[in-house]
Amino acid sequence: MTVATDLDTALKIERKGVDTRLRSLMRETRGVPTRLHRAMSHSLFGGGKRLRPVLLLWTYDALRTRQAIPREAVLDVACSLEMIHTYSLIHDDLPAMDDDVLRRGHPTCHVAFDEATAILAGDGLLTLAFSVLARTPRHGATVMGIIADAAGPSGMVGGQQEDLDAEGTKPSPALVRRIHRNKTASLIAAPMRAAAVVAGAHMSRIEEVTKAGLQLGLAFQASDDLLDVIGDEQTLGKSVGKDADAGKATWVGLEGFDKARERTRRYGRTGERLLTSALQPGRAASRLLELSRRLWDRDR
Ligand code: GRG
Repeated sequence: MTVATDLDTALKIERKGVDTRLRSLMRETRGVPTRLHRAMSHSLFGGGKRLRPVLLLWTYDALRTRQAIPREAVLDVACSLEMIHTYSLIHDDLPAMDDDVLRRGHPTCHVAFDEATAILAGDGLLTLAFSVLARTPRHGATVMGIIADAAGPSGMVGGQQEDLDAEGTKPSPALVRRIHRNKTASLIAAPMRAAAVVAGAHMSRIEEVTKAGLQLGLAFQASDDLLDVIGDEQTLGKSVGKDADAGKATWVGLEGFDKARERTRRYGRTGERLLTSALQPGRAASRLLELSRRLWDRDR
């Protein structure tokens, strides 16, 4: 039996707020064909942990200055991150990529609908995210740039390409790190960087938080690979044991489970140290630091 902590309770409340706003944003869309709307909603409301939106909101809370934009506007930036993340999962699950049937405990989008609809649902979520981001007061262009760079060809999309290219090869440690940074860590660091910007933080603080986010993102991906070996399919809500079969570029594959676990901790602790030094002590900082630990010290 797992015991709920204060962090779990706070996460549950925050996730609920994110979900409510995501539902409104989806309801507000106009002229979307019913099947496409249903496919987008199927994946968006399929039970994700909402880590990226919460990370963004709590980083904003911890860094908030008098120049900060209102939290309601930050919630929309957080929702757009979840839309982009969900698009990436839909496309990652497609037969041409990871060919997965289970995601967030439900049939993947192409299984529940069809392949063409799943591609369009991903495209729809990605573009809707930027329409939402364009409405961000004062920092719209900056925030769109940060998130586009992280999600685009020099970030997540490029990381996915190199990940596919590396399948079945013996990649160098430098390549594994680059794939993990681009495919996953960029979309963990981006919400933290965007949060620091909309919080009105000083440039040096924005850079510190981004560096912390990259280390935490590397730890998050490394822990994802550990969970692919020791995780439980029901708890995770997705298939496990696929990385080794597909010859994926993972630390477990490259250096074995124990060393990969050590590496995960190393990345995680470096991220925690960098984040600690970027924050003023206080409740918001403690809560964010607890969440940053949960990114890599986790069972789902
Ligand atoms: C298709 C352009 C494109 C990119 C795909 C996200 C991604 C890149 C691949 C997903 C495969 C994967 C296992 C990535 C590792 C880390 C990761 C992104 C895990 C899923 O994120 P969670 O754990 O998922 O936050 P939930 O469902 O909780 O939102």
